[in-house]
Amino acid sequence: MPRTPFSRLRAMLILLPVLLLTGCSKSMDWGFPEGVSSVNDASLSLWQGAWIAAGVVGVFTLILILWPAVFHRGKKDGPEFPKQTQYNVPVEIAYTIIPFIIVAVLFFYTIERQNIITEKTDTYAHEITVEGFQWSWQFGYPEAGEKAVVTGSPTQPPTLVVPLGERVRYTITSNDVVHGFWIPAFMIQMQNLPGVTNEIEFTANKLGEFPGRCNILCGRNHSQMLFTVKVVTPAEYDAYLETLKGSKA
Ligand SMILES: [Cu+2]
Repeated sequence: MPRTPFSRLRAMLILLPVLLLTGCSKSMDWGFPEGVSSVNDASLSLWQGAWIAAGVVGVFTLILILWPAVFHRGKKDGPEFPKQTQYNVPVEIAYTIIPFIIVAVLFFYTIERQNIITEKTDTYAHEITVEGFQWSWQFGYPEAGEKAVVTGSPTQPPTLVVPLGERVRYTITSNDVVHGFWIPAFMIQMQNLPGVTNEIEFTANKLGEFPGRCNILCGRNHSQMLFTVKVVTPAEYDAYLETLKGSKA
């Protein structure tokens, strides 16, 4: 049987609920897990709100497109062209002001959350350095001495050990090209720039292991710039710093 547009539409309508149901049964995190890091607390609702706003605009726009296509079709015995309108001042004012309001609201909340995420304090508990290089990472723990560094390689991705519930200041640098320090579950991304020192402070709020990646295309083996973030209890973190002192210093 030849495939008609109708049979294709029917297949899509049957598949749609299946896709929606499997999407929901896996987890109800709505995009990102909640409460994993202090950054999630600030950005998750902004991320969700931006998608809801985009959805509302999308549905409204779709209605505006489909409405005339369905209800104002050309009639067989009607005129060749519909009534031609050169301009409509109220409509033009509306579609200038409405997008401006949408952008202004998104801008306001983005700046508000960005100020929370990038805030630097004097009360952080630990310091960790994050250096990107082609093509892996070097994590340093200055509290355990200058030589307390963990260096990865494409074949042996390093582990970034961080303490649970304690604020850490990360110093982010690069020794060659631009890299992107990215922990998806933590909703954190900050670039490693050659010649520039970036800093970000955050708290990891959930025990466990989380994947980390480089998200700036930085060369041939960019895709192998992987690392693991391991969140441990503060006591385990102190013990880890001790092992770094013992083996490297
Ligand atoms: Cu990279």
